[in-house]
Amino acid sequence: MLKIWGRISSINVRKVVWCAQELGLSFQRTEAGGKFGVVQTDEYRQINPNSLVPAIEDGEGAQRVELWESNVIVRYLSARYAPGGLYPNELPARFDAERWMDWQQTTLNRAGSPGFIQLVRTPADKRDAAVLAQSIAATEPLFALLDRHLAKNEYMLGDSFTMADIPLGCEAHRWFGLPPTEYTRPSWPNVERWFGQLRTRSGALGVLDLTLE
Ligand SMILES: N[C@@H](CCC(=O)N[C@@H](CS)C(=O)NCC(=O)O)C(=O)O
Repeated sequence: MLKIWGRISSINVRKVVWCAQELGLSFQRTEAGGKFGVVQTDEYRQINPNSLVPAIEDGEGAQRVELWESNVIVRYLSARYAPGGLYPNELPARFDAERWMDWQQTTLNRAGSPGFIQLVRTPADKRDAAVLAQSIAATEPLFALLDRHLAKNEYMLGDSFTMADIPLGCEAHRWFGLPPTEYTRPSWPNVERWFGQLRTRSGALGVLDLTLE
């Protein structure tokens, strides 16, 4: 059975859990990271030498994998369990998905993480207003870009839900979950429509409905 390591309060773990649920896989999730520790143990470092979550163990014998890096895990699960579905078979579609996934990891996440940490994980009296302002200034144009893309596409790749929607949906969940008393989000109607659709998927239950912590 698929084994997922990581606390659900991590955006990167949420991607993997959502993907596994989307694929209808049975899995066992073990709490690790943050207050749960575990990641510094020798056993865990054998699986992920970075001492970060998520990580997975899957398959048997020659097909067994131990993987880390959330987007790689989403790609792997999609390729293994839904080729031609979540994982597009045709190269143009596949690499369209790949580039949006890389954009999430290298651009959108990098821009938004400091703002999330300030508003959700930092007590009000310890916040750095400049860090927050910089994160908001970097993130809002990226969501505006996403909004223009989703004006022409129902999902990230057009008509159908694919692996690319998972990391980006998790990123939208995190930004949309910022406390409205602290941050007024601009209106991005196409992102909101897409995110609303993602939230109705049974695979996203327990992921896109979570309160941030
Ligand atoms: N690029 C990695 C980043 C992994 C990462 O930074 N994970 C964070 C949680 S989101 C972590 O493990 N933090 C330490 C901890 O939870 O103990 C991925 O996408 O999997």
